[in-house]
Amino acid sequence: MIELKDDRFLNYFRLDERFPHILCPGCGIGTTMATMVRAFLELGIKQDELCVVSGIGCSSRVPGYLDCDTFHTLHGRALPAATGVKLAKPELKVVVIGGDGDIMAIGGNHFIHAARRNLDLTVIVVNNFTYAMTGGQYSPTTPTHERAATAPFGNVERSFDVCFLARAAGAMFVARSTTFHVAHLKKMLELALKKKGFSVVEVISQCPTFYGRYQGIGDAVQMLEWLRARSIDVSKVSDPWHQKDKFVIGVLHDQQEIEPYTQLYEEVRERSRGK
Ligand SMILES: Cc1ncc(C[n+]2csc(CCOP(=O)(O)OP(=O)(O)O)c2C)c(N)n1
Ligand code: SF4
Repeated sequence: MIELKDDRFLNYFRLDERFPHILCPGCGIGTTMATMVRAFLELGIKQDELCVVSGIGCSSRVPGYLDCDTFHTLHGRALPAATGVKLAKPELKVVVIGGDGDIMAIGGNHFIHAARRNLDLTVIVVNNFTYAMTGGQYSPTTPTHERAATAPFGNVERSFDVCFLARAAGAMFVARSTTFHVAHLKKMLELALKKKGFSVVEVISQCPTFYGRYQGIGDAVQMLEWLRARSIDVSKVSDPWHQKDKFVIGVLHDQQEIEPYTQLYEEVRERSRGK
C-alpha cells in the first residue's frame, strides 16, 4: 500500500478500496472527476463539508471513488436524494454527478423541478451522448440520425440541449465545457460551486468504447481531437443556443441569485412555529 496521505489531491480518493478504477482506458469520466476534485481544492471545500450524490451509470460511479460523504442512489434518482441531503444538512455543499441518460432521461423530471425550485445544488452532467454502462443505447442527447446500439440505422428522435433545458427550467447558473478543455472545465466548475442556488455544468465527455465507435470518430485521442475541433467559445458566437454541430463552451447563463429553496423552506417552518 502506498502512503500518500499528505497529498491533498490524492487524499480526496478512496485509494485503498476503490482503485484501480474500472473505467475504460481513455474515458473522459476520470478527467471530469479529477478536475472536479481540483475545483474543490481550489475553493477550499473540505471533505467533511461535502456530499457527492449520483444515480446509476458509468458517470454515476464517481462518488464511489471519493473519500467524502457520498450517496450512490437508484438510476435517475440522484436529485431527489440530493434534495433530501440538502434539506437535512443545509450547511453541506451538495454536488450531483451523472450521465445524460441518468439525469436527462429517467431523472429528467427531477432535474426540471430541482431547477424550478432553485435547490442549492451543483449538478454536473457528464454528456457522452449515450447510455454507456448498458451498452451504447441512444439517450435524450444523442443527436438525430446518429447511430447507437438501439438505432443501427440512425436515431430519429430530436435531442435535448442540456444547458438550454436547465436555463428554461430556472437554473441560476449554466455552463458547458469539455474534457479536452481541462483548465476551462475547472473554471466552470468553480464558478458553479460558488453560485448560491441551482447550478449546472454540462461536461461533453468522450466514450470511445460506445459513442466514438458507433459514430466512427475513433479512439480516445481522436475523440479529444473531435472535441477540440467542434468546440467554440461563447464569446465568439452571437447566439449560443442555436449553433448546429458546435459545442458552445463557457458560461451560458448567470443570473442574480435569489433565495434558494432551503432558505424559503426554513422561513415557512419558522412561520408555522409562530415566529
Ligand atoms: C430503473 C433502471 N432502469 C434501467 C437501468 C439500467 N441502466 C443502468 S445505467 C443506464 C444508463 C446510464 O447512462 P448514462 O446516465 O448516460 O451514463 P453513462 O453510463 O453514459 O455514463 C441504464 C439504462 C437501471 N439500472 N435502473
Ligand atoms: S463505456 Fe464509455 S463511459 Fe463507460 S467507462 Fe467505458 S469509455 Fe467510459
